[in-house]
Amino acid sequence: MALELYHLDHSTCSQKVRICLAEKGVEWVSRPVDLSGRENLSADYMAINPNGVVPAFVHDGTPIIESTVMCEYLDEVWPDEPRLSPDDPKKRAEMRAWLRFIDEVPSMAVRVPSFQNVFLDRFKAMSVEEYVAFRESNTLRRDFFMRMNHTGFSDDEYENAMLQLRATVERMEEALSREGPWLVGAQFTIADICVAPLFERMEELSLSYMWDDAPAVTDWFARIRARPSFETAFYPGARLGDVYPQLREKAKS
Ligand SMILES: N[C@@H](CCC(=O)N[C@@H](CS)C(=O)NCC(=O)O)C(=O)O
Repeated sequence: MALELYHLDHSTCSQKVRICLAEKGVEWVSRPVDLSGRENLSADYMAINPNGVVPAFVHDGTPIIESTVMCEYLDEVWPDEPRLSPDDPKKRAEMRAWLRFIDEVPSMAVRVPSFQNVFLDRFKAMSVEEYVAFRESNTLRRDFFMRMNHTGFSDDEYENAMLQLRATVERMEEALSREGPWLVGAQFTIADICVAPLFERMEELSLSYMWDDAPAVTDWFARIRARPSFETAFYPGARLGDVYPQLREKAKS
């Protein structure tokens, strides 16, 4: 049975797994999950991913969840070239430290401008009671939806997210200019894959000024975008601006 990928076109976590699938040349069957229809919280989907988030895949009957873990799984189960994890344990540890940082810091931070500037309208359209019911139905995301509230994040929350994104750019600039051309040196790894969709998202949110003064990051992003896997993962309809065209209008004005 082919690998079944449960995902959403424009979700950054889904994009990173699709880049990895394309790099490894793994065939997959698409199982779209409708977040606005709350399919991610359905009993059927929660049986696959009890966290109620995308992505997940089912391989030979076994669900594999957590986008970073999914990428590591792909590299282990399809060990042929390109190898996406270093063999040297020290370099592998360096890659894993990046993966932890990417999951904990910029992946969380980028949600704030994404929701504030794009997804919030969907929630503003709800009555207060509807919003509270929505928030309370999702224990694992309750805290996030409390902070966002019906009306958007506080200035402090927004600023904190911006500082974390900028700190990510700075940390990457330092690593890439010290060694490069990839985050852990000569080898292109899962760390590059996991952070790339966040840069695509930041650019769509008009935040690319954050790396105007970071030439190594600018070159890294151009290099990763030029890989065929990037285009495969970002098929037409897979960018935020494809789903929310008003974003592109706003960026132009
Ligand atoms: N740590 C998880 C995070 C996944 C995640 O947050 N996915 C988002 C889309 S990018 C989601 O499904 N959100 C559900 C919601 O907004 O209710 C992973 O890396 O797989």
